[in-house]
Amino acid sequence: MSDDLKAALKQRARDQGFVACGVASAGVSQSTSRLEAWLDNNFEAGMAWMKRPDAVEKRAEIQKLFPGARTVISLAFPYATDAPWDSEVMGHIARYARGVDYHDFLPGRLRELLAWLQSRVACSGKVCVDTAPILEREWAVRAGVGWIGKNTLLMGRDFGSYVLLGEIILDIALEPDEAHLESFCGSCTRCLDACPTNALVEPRVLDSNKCIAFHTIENRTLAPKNVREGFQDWLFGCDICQQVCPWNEKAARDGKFSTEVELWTRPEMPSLDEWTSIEQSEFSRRLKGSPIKRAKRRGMKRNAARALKNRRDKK
Ligand code: B12
Ligand code: SF4
Ligand code: SF4
Repeated sequence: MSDDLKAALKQRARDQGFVACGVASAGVSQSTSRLEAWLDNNFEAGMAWMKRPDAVEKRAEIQKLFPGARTVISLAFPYATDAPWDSEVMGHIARYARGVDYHDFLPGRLRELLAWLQSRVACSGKVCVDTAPILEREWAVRAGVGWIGKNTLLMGRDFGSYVLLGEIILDIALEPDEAHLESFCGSCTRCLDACPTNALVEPRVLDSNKCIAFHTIENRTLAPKNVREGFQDWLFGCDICQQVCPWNEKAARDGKFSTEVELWTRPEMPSLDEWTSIEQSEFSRRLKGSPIKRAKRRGMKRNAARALKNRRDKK
């Protein structure tokens, strides 16, 4: 691919709302030992799909996911907006989950980009967003999109960490960008200090057993008592280790948040009190197309009861 076409691809990605786009050569994972150690420690907290041997193999070797893979294009899509959020009334809901489910629209944007590329150069490709067995953050680092912060999130100096990642895997070789091996966390430890459940057991290592995001989204059972007492009033997901990050403060100051407010807000979002008694039909109607449906009505009622209890205990 010529430099001109690569520049045009990056411009096209920007036009589609992506804040970063980088290219890496496909190859074996450079952090398999980190992944293995993480799984050996059971930091996946019983998310069985993370431990499936075929999925581990595919994470370690991208050619097992997409035979013939030669290039990985990594893209970052912003989701934080300036839209007001009254946490007193609403409780806390992770910013990515306040509007539509990104799994429903982001793959489409990547497919458009792939089709655009295929109209210029003969190639086959595969689009991934979140659910494929691929180490999205490693690929983002290797493609020069950003670095992995101490909160484990991929971030950039221009856009912070409130971005979602997606990849286009190609069977043709493109000139790779330089990997982003430098970290700009410096001596900062704000995220480690702020995590109320000490889920960040060391810089860049998260124990899902202690993470509010895991328990309020994925866990169908009850979190251990000492962990759930730290949930504050988080109803779905958790952004604390991002809220405190100076790079997100900078991105907000510089006006780098998403302007697609309609994607990331939902006028009919129930309030904290409403969650406790919401009927199934109303849940389905008001949460249509929302990632919150993953927790199901039962999970959200449980989360709301816990959030209200934590509020009462704090008084
Ligand atoms: C499982 C999962 C979770 C789990 C575990 C999180 C975790 N930290 O692993 C839980 C349910 C807790 C979770 C929570 C959230 N998640 Co999540 N999650 C995933 C998922 C599906 C897999 C992550 C994974 O493989 N974890 C295993 C660990 C070991 O892998 P890892 O953290 O990526 O680390 C590897 C590399 O980073 C590498 N590495 C570390 N340092 C370095 C340095 C260099 C130089 C290199 C090359 C590599 C390297 O080593 C590790 C092992 O290989 C990814 C999507 C995907 N397919 O990647 C989304 C993903 C990570 N989640 C995402 C989001 C948005 C969230 C939440 C913010 C949602 C919320 N607000 O509640 C929280 C954030 C919590 C946090 N601080 O991480 C985004 C993150 C975007 C970003 N900017 O980083 C992703 C990428 C989904 C997406 N497509 O956008 N998530
Ligand atoms: S998402 Fe919340 S609970 Fe999980 S590591 Fe970050 S601050 Fe801690
Ligand atoms: S809060 Fe500080 S240490 Fe944590 S990710 Fe942001 S810059 Fe890095």
